[in-house]
Amino acid sequence: MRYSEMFLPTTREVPSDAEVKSHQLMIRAGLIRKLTGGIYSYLPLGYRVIKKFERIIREEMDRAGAQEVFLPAVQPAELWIESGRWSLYGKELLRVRDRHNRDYCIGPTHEEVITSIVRDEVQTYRQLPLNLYQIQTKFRDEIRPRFGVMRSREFGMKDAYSFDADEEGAGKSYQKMFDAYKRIFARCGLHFRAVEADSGAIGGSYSHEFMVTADSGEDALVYCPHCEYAANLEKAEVIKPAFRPIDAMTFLPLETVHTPDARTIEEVCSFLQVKPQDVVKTLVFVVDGKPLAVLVRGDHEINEIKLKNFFDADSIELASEDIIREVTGSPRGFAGPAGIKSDIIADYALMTMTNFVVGANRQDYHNKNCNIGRDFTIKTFADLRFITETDGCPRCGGPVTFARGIEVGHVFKLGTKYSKAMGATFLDKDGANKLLIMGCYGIGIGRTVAACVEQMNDNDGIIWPMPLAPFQVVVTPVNVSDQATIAAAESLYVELQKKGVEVLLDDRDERAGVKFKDADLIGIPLRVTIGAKRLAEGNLEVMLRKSKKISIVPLANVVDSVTGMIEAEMIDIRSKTGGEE
Ligand code: 9G3
Repeated sequence: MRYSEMFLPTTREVPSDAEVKSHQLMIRAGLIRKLTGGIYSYLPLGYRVIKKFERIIREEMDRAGAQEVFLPAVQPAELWIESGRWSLYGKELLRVRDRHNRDYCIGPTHEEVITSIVRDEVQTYRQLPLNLYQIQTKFRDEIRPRFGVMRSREFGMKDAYSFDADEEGAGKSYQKMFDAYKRIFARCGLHFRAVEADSGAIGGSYSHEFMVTADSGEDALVYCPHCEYAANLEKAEVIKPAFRPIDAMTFLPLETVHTPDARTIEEVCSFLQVKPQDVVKTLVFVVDGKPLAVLVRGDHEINEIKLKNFFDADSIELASEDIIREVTGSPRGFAGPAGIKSDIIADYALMTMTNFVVGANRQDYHNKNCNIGRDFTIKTFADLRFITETDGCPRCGGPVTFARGIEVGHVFKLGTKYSKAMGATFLDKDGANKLLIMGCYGIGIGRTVAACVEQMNDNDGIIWPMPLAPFQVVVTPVNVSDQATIAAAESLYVELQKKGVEVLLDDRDERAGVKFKDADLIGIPLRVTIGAKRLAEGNLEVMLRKSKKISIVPLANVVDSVTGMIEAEMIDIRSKTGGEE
């Protein structure tokens, strides 16, 4: 492609609402333009990246045995009424009416549509397993779309749906998609982790999120560099400490001390000159309407998702001041476990604690040398806190790493949630009518491209990994009025294309500095610079964008050198099988 003919409006201007690097760079490099809030257009350079990513997705989905379909974006309300979701979703579901005043939604996802097709067309187990996928526009009317195409209202998604006769089959389908996702993101050259996710409201007992690691990521994740363990921070397990029988002989006498106005851990620690790990916090919650005292060590944070999951509760909230008074007899900040009117549950860390500080259930008083067994009893210990840097990996015990991540994919086991609601059944081997077991699998197309920019950029612009780069090489003749330069540039342009290389020839009559800045900004992995002086010596400069390393290459070798560097990049990326760091 000739730069002078390309619709490629690079700009220095950064929109004020572009809060993250990828949003700024995708606008500045002329990849996208905003149509209105949360709705973006892909310009030619951006769409070349999208198409390359979609190609990788299709290759891996087809390899996994999935079959591509293309479903309508406009969905009749009846299907969503059947599934019970028409009334479940609020303003996020964009609803429209047609000329006959019938209700529709612009599809935010396609469980209902795909299930309605399969229930009509699949009758027996012989037609299973089945995995259908599409790459389709979705619409979710986010209240606050942000970060450009990373969180837009209209967006492209690859969504796949699997149908199986039994749990075992569903597990195989899930694993096939899980492995396909690892290959897809690895082939893009992305650093990512598959994390166990809290499958949240959509039901289904099991899910993993694929996270591209980036400091600006919205999600907090924990992973172990030594084994495959990774999880959302809310979900990351904490190792249960080895049980050490507590020797009551080590108990010191309980001591009630006056601690005026010392409510927080910091205040209590500085007043009593103790460390947070020697203090126990008594937090009163209301779990499904019942008060509950939860004990955690002073330097740990309670994880309410773990608490909620432990009780499989519908509702959980911190108790109000008056409930705290009612349960503990004292105001917030002086609550303790001894003699209170509620059940007590403690985080695992308390299993090995003795002689600790707690609230005395009396305003402005704390107790020192409190001990479990003597001063109060605990019947339940559980994993109730957030993992910390000093905790070991729950799988292999090694040190864990904290990172921020951008969710680019999500795989779910759905079970019979939709097949039951919509009567999607099949006849099994024994002729019995069974519900189909489903799974669903999504990848955000634009979001992954944005996450790639978020992960790979520097002060000069985007650094595309070779597999997603809109062009592999940009040929930059420095002085377009120098005949020898132009002749060399034109012939290199032709020669490289003959070898199947995707080349952008910057034939503009622009100063060299402008050309170099644009080449760095749009992030083409390789740049061949043709300067008159070097050319006179029979050489060209080849620069690798990601390392900025420049090599001087004789004109005669430059085609082989460039194709060799492209191949080397692709091999390097392919060598990272799991793609996980
Ligand atoms: C809605 C709206 C927003 C939604 C949903 C429905 C998220 C909804 C979850 C999923 C699950 C999987 C198939 C591909 C992978 C993800 N936001 N989800 O169901 F009506 Cl407005 O979409 N679907």
